[in-house]
Amino acid sequence: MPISDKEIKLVDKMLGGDRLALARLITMVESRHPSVLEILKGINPKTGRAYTIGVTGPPGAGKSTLVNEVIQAFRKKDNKIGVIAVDPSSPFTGGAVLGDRIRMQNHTLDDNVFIRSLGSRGSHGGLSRATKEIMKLYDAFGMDYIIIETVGVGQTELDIIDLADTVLVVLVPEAGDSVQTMKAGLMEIGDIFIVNKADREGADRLSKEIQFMISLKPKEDEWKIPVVLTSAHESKGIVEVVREIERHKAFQIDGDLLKEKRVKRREEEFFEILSEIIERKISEDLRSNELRRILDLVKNGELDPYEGAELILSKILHHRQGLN
Ligand SMILES: Nc1nc2c(ncn2[C@@H]2O[C@H](COP(=O)(O)OP(=O)(O)OP(=O)(O)O)[C@@H](O)[C@H]2O)c(=O)[nH]1
Ligand SMILES: [Mg+2]
Repeated sequence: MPISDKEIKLVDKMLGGDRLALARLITMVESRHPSVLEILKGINPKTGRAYTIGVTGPPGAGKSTLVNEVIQAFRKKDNKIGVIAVDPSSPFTGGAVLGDRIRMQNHTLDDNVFIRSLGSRGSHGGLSRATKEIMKLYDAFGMDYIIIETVGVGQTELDIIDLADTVLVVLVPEAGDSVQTMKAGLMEIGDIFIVNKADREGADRLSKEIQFMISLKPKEDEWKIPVVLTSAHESKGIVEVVREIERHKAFQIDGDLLKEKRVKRREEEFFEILSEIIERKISEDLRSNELRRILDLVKNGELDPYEGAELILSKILHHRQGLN
């Protein structure tokens, strides 16, 4: 669908720093407005600058509290920050889920911090796609850092490792089998480990345990995975966390690792866009009479779905060739 004048104006406003325009574009992305692809195409030249940090860990580990502190530390360095709090279990979407709203409220009056929550029911077309697209909007808006907070409970719809340049895994000194299994999965993906609630008993033990698990990992590169102790609700250890994030960023830039990640992401993005365009083209053409006829034959069982699909594809390709 071609982009309307109203939408072009909205994009221009967003690129000019208008927060309300940004909020409205995010809502359009979440609800899969028909012009989403065109909007994203329009902002694409302005993207590619932002650095993405994923924050994951068990429920209640203190991720939001920590993110709140990290935002403050980045703000002191005059960075612009966008946050996406992804909660697959929450039906809510929009401004912020209640808990996060309370914990991150110090920033709501700050023009250089933008926080958005994403629940699964609010995001048409999947959490992963919505997150990626909101990241694009943040990037074009001029965010220096994008922080994605998500609960790490095994396999989720959203693979933080595919989206983030640096993954922070937040753990807490608590026993329990479920935490043990969760830890195993989380061990794979962390670039930096945080032992939060270090004010509690068992933090040193957990830290040693993580160090040991790290030492068992096959080394993929020269990055030495750090373990940082924090007490987020008392702002302790935050300086160290930020230092490690910056160190990991510099490490990846120096070794061209960041460039490699971006190449891979651009490839994935390209195929996603390609299939979306093809899907859209087919559903548009299915509204036309000729293709509807094939669909009806399939529906009535007169044509098998495999042949029907091939026929439709060949007709679309044929039609395309005829145009050139
Ligand atoms: N004792 C202690 N409590 C903390 C610390 N950091 C956070 N908390 C508390 O832990 C609770 C959960 O914190 P959140 O920041 O909401 O945790 P979360 O990981 O974002 O939680 P979900 O998003 O619901 O998974 C809150 O009551 C915090 O005040 C800490 O360092 N020490
Ligand atoms: Mg949270």
